[in-house]
Amino acid sequence: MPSPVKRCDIFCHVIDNFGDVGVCWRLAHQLAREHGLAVRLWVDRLETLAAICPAIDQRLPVQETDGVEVRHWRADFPQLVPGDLVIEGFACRVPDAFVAAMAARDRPPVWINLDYLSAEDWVEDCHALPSPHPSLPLVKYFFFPGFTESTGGLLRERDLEQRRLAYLASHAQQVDFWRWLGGPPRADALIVSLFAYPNTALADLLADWVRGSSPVCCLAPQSQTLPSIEGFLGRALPAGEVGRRGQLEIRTLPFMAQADYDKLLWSCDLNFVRGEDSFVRAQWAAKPMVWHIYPQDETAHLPKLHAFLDRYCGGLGESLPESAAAPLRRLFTAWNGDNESGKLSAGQWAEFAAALPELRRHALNWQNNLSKQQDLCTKLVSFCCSKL
Ligand code: TRH
Repeated sequence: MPSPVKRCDIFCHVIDNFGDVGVCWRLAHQLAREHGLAVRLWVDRLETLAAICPAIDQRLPVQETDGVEVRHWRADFPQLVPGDLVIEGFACRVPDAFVAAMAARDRPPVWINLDYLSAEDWVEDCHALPSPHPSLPLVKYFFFPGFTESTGGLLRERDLEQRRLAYLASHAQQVDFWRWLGGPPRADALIVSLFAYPNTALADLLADWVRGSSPVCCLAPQSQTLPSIEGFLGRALPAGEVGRRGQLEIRTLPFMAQADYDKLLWSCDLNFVRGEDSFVRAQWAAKPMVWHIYPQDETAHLPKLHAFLDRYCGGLGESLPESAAAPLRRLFTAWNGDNESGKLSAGQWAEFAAALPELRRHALNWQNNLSKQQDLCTKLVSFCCSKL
């Protein structure tokens, strides 16, 4: 039977950084490419989308990129017929006139609020709950991404694993990418990518790497950590330059396209990631990671951090041995400032580094177990079909 879901509108209000648009863009082109939907993506800050997708021309109010119609979402919203599926990213407010047009359709669209990712237990109870509109014949559903079958799942393209394995099997692709990264690292170096928010533990970590017993090559895409890196080195480090101290070589990279960022994650032994989307990509990369969670007022983010640690160490059936789980928990906790000093304590990096072989095995098991679940887009489309 042909799917009743043909057209989709996605609304993205960029609050800060790249995660809101990163998730909405990924969702948009996956719905278009893998589910054949005609997708219109409304974004209020095109320059942020252009940073992760360089094909975007931020001057154009309407453009087609990667099979998605991208629209600049401005205050003067045009009158048009809404799609069969309307998604508001992270509770951004869909324009009133558009909501009225949704209610005016013979068969109102399925209206989804795509929420933030959390590993907390309550997500299973709230996923897919309806919220009827107070005055119009419309129902909005809360769609929660998550790590279990009873949630909305995680974004994962159908060919992602195939692309990752092809990259890892291709010497030519890797040489090309490393050329772009400024040349291959030392063969004996631990290769680390670093994407984080401003972080009081960063200087300690860099100092540990400088003094360590083996070399570290740190690749840092442009982010708010740059001032701390430059402060540590005592000099400016523009994108493309290399800083060296002791055992540490640190390279700052220009902010790269989303697809290239995946290659960076695949190329490293350890990835420091943050927020939501890079955090999920690091899990699909099947490499050890350290997560800097998006900090919220009154430390509301900390229960989310620990809920994830519990789930990750539990491993969806294949738990991480305590000898590696304990250093992982300690490093995540310190990296997120959930300790009194807000710093790394002596020996913390060394104990984490010693657990890396075990963490590597676990990252692969975790990715493998997680990929057995249906991806978010597929779940979203089935949910939508069931409501039309
Ligand atoms: O940028 P983030 O911190 O995004 C956010 C926002 O703060 C948002 O408000 C909050 O709600 C959300 O986190 C939880 O981190 P995130 O989610 O990892 O998004 C980064 C995106 O940028 C992701 O799609 C990967 C992409 N990226 C690139 O395309 N190129 C790069 O060089 C890098 C480092 C990242």
